[in-house]
Amino acid sequence: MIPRTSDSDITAILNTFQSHDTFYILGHEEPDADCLGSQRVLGSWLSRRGKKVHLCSAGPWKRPEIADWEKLFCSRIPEPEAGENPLLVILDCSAPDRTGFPDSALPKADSCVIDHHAAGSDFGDIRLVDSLSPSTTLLIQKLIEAAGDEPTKEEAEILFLGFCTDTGFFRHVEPGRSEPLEAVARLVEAGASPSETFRLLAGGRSMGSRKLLGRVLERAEPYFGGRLVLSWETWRDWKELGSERDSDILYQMLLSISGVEAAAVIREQNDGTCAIGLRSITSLDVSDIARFFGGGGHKKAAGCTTSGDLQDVTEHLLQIFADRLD
Ligand SMILES: [Mn+2]
Repeated sequence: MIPRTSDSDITAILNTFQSHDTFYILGHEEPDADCLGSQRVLGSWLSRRGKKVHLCSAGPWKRPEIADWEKLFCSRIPEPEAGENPLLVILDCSAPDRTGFPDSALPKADSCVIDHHAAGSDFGDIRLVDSLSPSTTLLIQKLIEAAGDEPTKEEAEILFLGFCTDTGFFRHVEPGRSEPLEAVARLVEAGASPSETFRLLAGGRSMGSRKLLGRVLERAEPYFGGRLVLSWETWRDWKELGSERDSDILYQMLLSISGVEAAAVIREQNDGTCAIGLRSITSLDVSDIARFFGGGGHKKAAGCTTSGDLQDVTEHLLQIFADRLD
């Protein structure tokens, strides 16, 4: 069954928020603007309602568009004080270990999960999970609006940035439902700027990151009659170019090759593991492939980490793709 939110889920969450006074708001490790933006806006709105809020992120902080936000987050979860009635809120995470914090670091408290991933485990005492929501920020906006409030200008800007991050600036918005677009129109009305948000998401890159993109594109090879394109990078590339590459533009270029249905990029790391990034532009479900390696994600964008060197992992991945594309 596809997890969808209902009005009763939203009411249940708002009631839960009302009955707590202190909020520990967590997102996923290697955070993006959807996760952090959801944390920030939920925190800001709860503070406006007189609640005490701790924003926590395990990092690492890799993306330039959110680099300025690190100072707003604790890298360790503070201990709840005596007499507090805390609620642990986990945003944009499909499984509890995605927070990047060990179980022992989490406060002993009721937990609330708000997420939009299709796959994942059924954790948390109370859940608001909608796999048809293009972003978690949209679910936060829904909560604020359902409570009869409106996002401030700053909250609207952040919510809009989160939506644009997870939709690749509207490129992944599915047909048939105008509700998400109506919701983001209200954010623009409240002061969010599409042109500034695009500049923030597309800019701020280093020369090394562009060279790394060139290197990965150069290594790309077609498989299964060109239906899959696969490339790779190593930690030595990263060391040499001193740079993070942004995934979005890389996958955009790989998937724009005529006849390509899916793209895979394997990153060999310096600890005997490889990280695999997967994207699809057809009905091929790459989250299903990521799950073979213990990962997850969305149907069209998924990832995982697995042990083995570049060659072993490539062979294993191609075998799994062969069942679907051969
Ligand atoms: Mn998200």
